[in-house]
Amino acid sequence: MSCRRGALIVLEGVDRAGKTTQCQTLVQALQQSGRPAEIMRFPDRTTKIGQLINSYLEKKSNLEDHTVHLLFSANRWEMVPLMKQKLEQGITLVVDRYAFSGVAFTSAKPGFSLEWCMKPDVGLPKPDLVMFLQLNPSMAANRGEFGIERYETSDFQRTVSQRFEELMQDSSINWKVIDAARTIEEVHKDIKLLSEDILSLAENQPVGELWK
Ligand code: Z5A
Repeated sequence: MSCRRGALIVLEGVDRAGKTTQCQTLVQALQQSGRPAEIMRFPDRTTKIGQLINSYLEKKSNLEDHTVHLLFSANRWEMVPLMKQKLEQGITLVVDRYAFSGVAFTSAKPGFSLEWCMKPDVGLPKPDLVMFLQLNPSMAANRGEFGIERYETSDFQRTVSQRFEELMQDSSINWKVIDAARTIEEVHKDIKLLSEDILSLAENQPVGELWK
């Protein structure tokens, strides 16, 4: 590799855990310390596939459950060439939700196994670090009522949390659990430290393949 690659850092977590807030704060902090970094989020609602997903999430259209799962995965795959290009250019990508959300949300629906849900995302760029922002449901409720989008109900979110717990048993992924019940600044401090450590580890290694 001619130049040192950027790191692929993912933030996952329950609803309203602060993923978007922390992704933005981390990217700013990295940039301020002279490290090229950009944010990415999934679903990326700007593409044609993303628009189908957006309409589904906003309950403006219905899609069959397998179909929407595959669309979420396709929405990641369509970004892979760009992700690889940026990583190779030395840009660190801070990603707001990734394949783990894909698996946790679909497998929370009746009749879906973790194994089936993982399959379409096998081989995606493997994150160097996945930080799971943990927040209990009552703390999450204090951050505002559920919105009107699909999946925003307490029962469903509880099942999603259990699925995330199962995914975190996988030692092939570099999971770190972050207590997201603290202030934005306290949470950021932990996230920044873990990210800085991974930046230097990742730069000399090729990007891995997820779940392979
Ligand atoms: N989904 C799926 O089914 N399959 C997939 O493959 C993928 C996703 C990728 C849309 O996701 C839905 O798509 C999502 C999963 C599903 N469904 N649900 N539910 P999204 O990422 O577009 O949107 P979101 O998941 O609804 O965002 P979020 O989880 O609600 O929010 P967040 O990013 O974790 O939190 P935030 O926006 O940074 O903060 C929320 C509020 O809390 C805000 O007012 C902040 O100012 C406040 N906040 C943040 N941190 C703190 C702290 N530390 N203290 C106090 N207040 C705080």
